[in-house]
Amino acid sequence: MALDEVIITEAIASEYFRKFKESLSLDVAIVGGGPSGMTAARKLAQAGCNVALFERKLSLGGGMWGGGMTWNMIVVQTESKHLLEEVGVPLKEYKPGYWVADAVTATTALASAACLAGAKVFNCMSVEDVVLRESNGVKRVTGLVINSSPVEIAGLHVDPVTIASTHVIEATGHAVEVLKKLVRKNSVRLTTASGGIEGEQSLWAEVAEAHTVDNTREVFPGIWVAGMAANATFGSYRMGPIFGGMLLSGEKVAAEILVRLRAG
Ligand code: 48H
Ligand code: FE2
Repeated sequence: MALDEVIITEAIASEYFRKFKESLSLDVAIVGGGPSGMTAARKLAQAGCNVALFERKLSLGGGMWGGGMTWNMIVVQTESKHLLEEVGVPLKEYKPGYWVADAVTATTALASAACLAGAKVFNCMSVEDVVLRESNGVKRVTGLVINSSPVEIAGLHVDPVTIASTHVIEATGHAVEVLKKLVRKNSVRLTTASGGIEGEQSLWAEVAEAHTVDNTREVFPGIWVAGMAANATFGSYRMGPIFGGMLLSGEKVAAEILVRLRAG
C-alpha cells in the first residue's frame, strides 16, 4: 500500500480534535489517572456518562506501577478484589483476605478497561486550575483549566484552555493539587472540619483504608475528592502499598455522582 504522510497527520489531528470537542462539556471530568481515577472513569463511562480523564504524565497508573518500593506486586483486600476481577486481573490469595496481583497487569488492565468503556483519556495534559462561578451567593466549580504538560514542564508562558463539567473528581493523590489551588486562590470553605485541606497523617493501613472510602465525597459544590486525595483532604492516614481503598473510592465516587446526575 502507498503511504501518504499527510494523511497520517490528518487522521491524528481530526480524530484527536473530534475527541477533544466531545469533551468540551462533560458530565464528569477526572483529574488524575491513578487507581481511583481510572476506576471512576470506567464506572462512569459504563453507565453512559460523558466522562474525560486528564493525566499529567504520558502513562496512566499513578502510584500503582511500582507496587511497594518498586517491588511490582500490589495487595488488595477481599472487599475490593471484584474491581480487579471485573477488568480481568488474576489474583492470588496469599493469606486469608490478602490478595496479590501483578502491579503492571493491574495498572494496564484498569487503564485499558476505562478507555474501552468509553472514557476519553487525555494524557500529557495538566490541570492547572478550576473554573469557579457564583450564582445567588453560592460558588461552584464548573470546569477545569488545562494545559499541555510539556508547556508546564518547560515553564513556558502559554495560556491554558478550558472545559466545562457538571462534576469534577479531584484524584491527584497525595498532593491534592487541584483542590489546593481552589482553596489558595479563593475565599472558599470546604466541608472539612477546618474548612481547608487538613493534610495527610502518617501510616496506619487499616484505618486509612476505611477512611479512604468514608472520605470520598463532594467537598465543595461541583468537586469531589477520591483516592489518596480524599484522605489528605480530610486529615486521615496513609496506608502503604495496599490499593483496595483506592479502587473502592473510585467505585463510590462514580456511584454517588451517578445518583446526582440522574436526580438532575
Ligand atoms: C493532571 C495530575 C495532576 C494535575 C497529579 O497518586 P495516584 O496513584 O492517585 P490515587 O489516589 O488514585 O492512588 C494513590 C496511590 O497510588 C498511592 O499513592 C497510595 C496507595 N499510597 C499509599 C502511601 O502510603 O503512600 O495518581 C494520581 C495521578 C498521577 O498519575 C499524577 O500524575 C496525576 O494524578 N496528577 N494529572 N493534572 N494537576 N496532579
Ligand atoms: Fe502513595
